[in-house]
This record gives sequence, C-alpha cells and structure tokens, in this order.
Amino acid sequence: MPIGIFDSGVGGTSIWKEIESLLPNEDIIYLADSKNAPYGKKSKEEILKLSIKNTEYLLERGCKLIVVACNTATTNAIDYLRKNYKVPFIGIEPAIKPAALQSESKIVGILATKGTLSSSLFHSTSENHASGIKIIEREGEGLVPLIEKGELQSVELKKLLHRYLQPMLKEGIDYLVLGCTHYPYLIPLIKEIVPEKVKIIDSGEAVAKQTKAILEKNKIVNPSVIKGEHTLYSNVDSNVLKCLAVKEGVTTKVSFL
Ligand code: DGN
Repeated sequence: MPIGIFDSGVGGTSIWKEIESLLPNEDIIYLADSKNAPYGKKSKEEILKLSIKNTEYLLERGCKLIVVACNTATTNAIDYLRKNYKVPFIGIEPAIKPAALQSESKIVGILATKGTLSSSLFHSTSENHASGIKIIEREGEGLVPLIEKGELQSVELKKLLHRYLQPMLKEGIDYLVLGCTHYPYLIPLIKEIVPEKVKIIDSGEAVAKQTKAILEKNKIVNPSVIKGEHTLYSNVDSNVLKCLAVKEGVTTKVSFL
C-alpha cells in the first residue's frame, strides 16, 4: 500500500523528496492540486472542501497514510480529516520551535501564506514554543503562483523576495523559517539575498521522520527491499511538475488528470 501526499500544487514535492530519501522502499502517490493553487487566500470552508477531495482521491488509490504536505491545508483541515477518516494523517507546521530554540539573536523571521500566519495553530505554536523570541512574520504574497509557473529565476520573484526579506534582515533575524512547502525551491535565490549567518529552515526533514515513526507505530511499514514506485498526479498539465519530480536514482511517473 502506498503513502499518499497532497499539496495545493507542486510545492509538496519538496516533502516527497525528503520522505523518499528516508523511506526509499515505500511506494508513494503524490497529488498536486495545482488547478486550485494557491490555497493561501481561500476561506477555511474552501480549503476543507479541497482537502477532503484530495484525501478521497488518495484513499481510492489505497493509500495507508496521508501526508498533508501543505501548511495552509494542515492548519485548516487536519483536525477534520483525522476525525473523519481511519488512516493516519501527518501534517506540516512552520518550524518555529527549532528556530526559536537555536536563535541567538532571539529574532526569527517567518515567510508563509496568509492562511498559515492567520491560523490559530500557528499562533498557539508561536506562543507555546517561542516565548521570549521576537517573530517577524511576512506573507509571501505572489510567490506560490510564480513557483507554480516554474519562474524560479524571474525578476519578479527576485523583487518580491527582496521586498519580503530586507525588513527581516534589518530587524536582525538569525533564522528564517520557510512556512510553505513551495518555498524550499526558493532557497538558492534566498541565499543570494540573506547573509550566510542567517540559517534557513523548513519542516521537510521533520515531516519525513514523523512519517517513518507513524508507519512503525502502526506497523504499516512496507517490508519490501525493492525501491518504491512513485506516481505524481496533477490536475494541471505542467512541465513544472515534471522538472520538480526529478530525483536522482528515483523513477517517477508523472500523470495529468
Ligand atoms: N504549499 C502550500 C503551503 O505549504 O501552505 C502553499 C499554500 C498555497 O497554496 N498558497
């Protein structure tokens, strides 16, 4: 039985890569709901409806566990999904806690979507795990649509990143948390803007470790020693997914719905 992963587009492939690295024998089905991206500005009801649709698509394909590889969908839908479906769900949250623990300047920047920054889950995590830390929040408006279009080097993208990151640097951040699964694809550009002493962190590795732990706890680890099969579905015919789906040593089938 495969692991299912969904995101509001291609960004969650950053999580798929981490999970494949840690669990190379697992079969994985990834669903990119690019047609409805970005989720960031949609209402809670709309995000919930789309998350249910994505979940049912993956369950129809026999998935044994579902990773909600989208911060926005996690904050808005994971409680409902956990209550209403039998399979385990892994969600993703901005890595505020590790950044707060390691920050020396005690000033941490977070770049995420409006849906994530305004959620109660994000606020409770910040309050519980980052007391005494100044958090500089910034909505990455416009970034997800450009990443969905594959414009990873465009002038517009560079301008937006400058606009969002410069104020954080002025405030003295020493950690930058990427609170959207699309943003790891911006790391090369971000590194051109922020000095080396600013550490950039995302939640991909932590999600992969949590996935492994939950598979083990539920005794649903794939016993096979053969490398897993990977199918990435998208409801938009995009070359971007094909490009982002490339992972060394992994055979991946990309299909459009
Ligand atoms: N990858 C999604 C996330 O992590 O929140 C992007 C949200 C969106 O669609 N804007």
